[in-house]
Amino acid sequence: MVGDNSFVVVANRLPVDLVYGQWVPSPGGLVAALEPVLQAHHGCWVGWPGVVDAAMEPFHDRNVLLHPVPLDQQDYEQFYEGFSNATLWPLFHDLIVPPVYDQSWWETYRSVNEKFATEVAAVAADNATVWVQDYQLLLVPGLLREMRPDLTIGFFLHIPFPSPDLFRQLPWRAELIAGLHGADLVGFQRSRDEENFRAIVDADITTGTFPISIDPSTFGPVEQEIVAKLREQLGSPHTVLLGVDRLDYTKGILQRLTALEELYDEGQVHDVTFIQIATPSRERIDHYQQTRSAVEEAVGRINGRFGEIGRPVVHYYHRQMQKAQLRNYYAAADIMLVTPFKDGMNLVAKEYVACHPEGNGALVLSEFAGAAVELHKAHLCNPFDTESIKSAILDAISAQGSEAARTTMQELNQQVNDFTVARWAETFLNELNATRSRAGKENA
Ligand code: GDG
Repeated sequence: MVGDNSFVVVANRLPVDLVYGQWVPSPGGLVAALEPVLQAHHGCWVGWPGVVDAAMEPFHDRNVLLHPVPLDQQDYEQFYEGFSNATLWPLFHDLIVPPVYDQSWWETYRSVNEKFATEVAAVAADNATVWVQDYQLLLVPGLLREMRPDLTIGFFLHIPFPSPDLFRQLPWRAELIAGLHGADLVGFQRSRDEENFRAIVDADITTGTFPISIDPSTFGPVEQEIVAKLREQLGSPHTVLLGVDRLDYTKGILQRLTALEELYDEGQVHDVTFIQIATPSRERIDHYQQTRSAVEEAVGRINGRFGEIGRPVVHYYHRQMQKAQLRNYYAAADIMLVTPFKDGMNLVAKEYVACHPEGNGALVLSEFAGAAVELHKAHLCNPFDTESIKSAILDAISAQGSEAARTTMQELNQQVNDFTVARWAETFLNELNATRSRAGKENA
C-alpha cells in the first residue's frame, strides 16, 4: 500500500516544538522555503518530534501533514547523541575533536534510518519526490530505493563533507556511501564538499552544489528607536560586537573571546562591548560541556580583567532568544563575529547581512565557513590564527562609518537578497527532476 503524498521531506527533526505540553510549529528557514512546494503538492514532512517516546499522531499544519517518527531513549543516546553527533559531526568537521567509533551506535544509527525509511515508504505516493535532509539520515536514500524503486530521491548535506583521507577513517564508510548511492541527486553546500565526495565515489552518481540561504524578508530593517535604546542599555559603547551561535566547538566562540581579550590586553581597543548569544545545544555530550566551561571561564576572566561596574566587556547569554530579539541584536551590532573552524554554510552570517540593507555594520567571517564563498567581501579571517581574527576585528573597527564599508555591506546585502532559501529549494528540486528525467530517457 502506498500513501498519497507526492512530495515528502524527511529530516531528523519535525518542524514542531513542545511548548507547555502543546505541539507548536517551529517554522525555521527550511520549512518556510519548502512550505509552498509542500502545499502545492499535497506534501508531507517526516521527522522526529524532538521528545523521546512522544506518542504523537500525524497532524496537519497549514495544509502540510507532519508525520512523526518516534525515537526511544536508546535511539536518542546512540543514534542522535552518539553516531550522529559524536561520530559523524566531529569527523565531518575535520576532527576538531576526536570522533568516537562505536559498533553499537552504528547499529542503532542503521536501525533508526530504517525506521525513517519505512515511514517514508508508507506515506509517499506512486512516483513521489522525496527530499532527504542531512547527516543523520545518510542511509535513508539507499534503504528507500530498495523499498520503493519508483521514487525520485534527493539528498542534501547541510554540513561539510570531509576530505577523502578523513572520511576513510570511518569503519562504516562503505555502507554510508552505498546509502547515498540510492539518491538520484546528492547536494552539497560548497563545491569543495562536492569534490571531496566525488573523490571517493564512482562516477555514476549525480551531485551538485547548492549553497543554502535564508528568507531575507523575515530579517528586514529594525526601527531606529529600538536600536538606539539597545545601545543605550549597553552604555552607548563606541563599538558593539556580536556573536550568535549554538554553543558548539565548531563555532570558534572561545577563539573570538581570546582575540578580544588580547586586543584589550594590548590596549588596541577601548570602549568595545561584545554580546555573545550561545544557544544551548547537545548538552549531555562531553565535548559540548568542556566547550561551555572554557567559554564561560573566558567570559568571567575578561570581565574580571577589563569590565567596570555596570559595564561588562562581554554580555553572555546561554539561552534561546526570540527571533525578534535576535533581529534587534543583529541590527544594533556594528560588527558581527562569525569565526567557525568549519561550517557547512552559517546562516547567522547571512541573517546579520540581511538586517543591514542600509549598508551600516560589518561582518568578520571565517574562511572555513561555507558562507565565505558567497560573502567573500566580508572581513575574512583564519580562526586557527588569533592574530588573523584580531586584525579582521581591527580592520572592521577602523573602517566603521566609511563609504567603502557601506558599499561592501550593501553588496553583501544584495547577494543575500538575490540568493534566497526559496531559490535554493527551487534550484535543487529542478535539478532533481532533470536528473530523474535524464535517467528515465536513458532507461527507455
Ligand atoms: C547547520 C550547519 C548550515 C541560533 N540561536 C538562536 C537562533 N539561532 C538560529 C540562527 C540560525 C540557526 O539558528 C543556526 O544556523 P547556522 O547555519 O548558523 O548553524 P547550524 O545550527 O550549525 O546549522 C550550518 C545550516 O545547518 C543550514 O544548512 O548553515 O553550516 O552546521 O538561523 O538564527 N534562533 C533563535 N534563538 C536563538 O537563540 N530564535
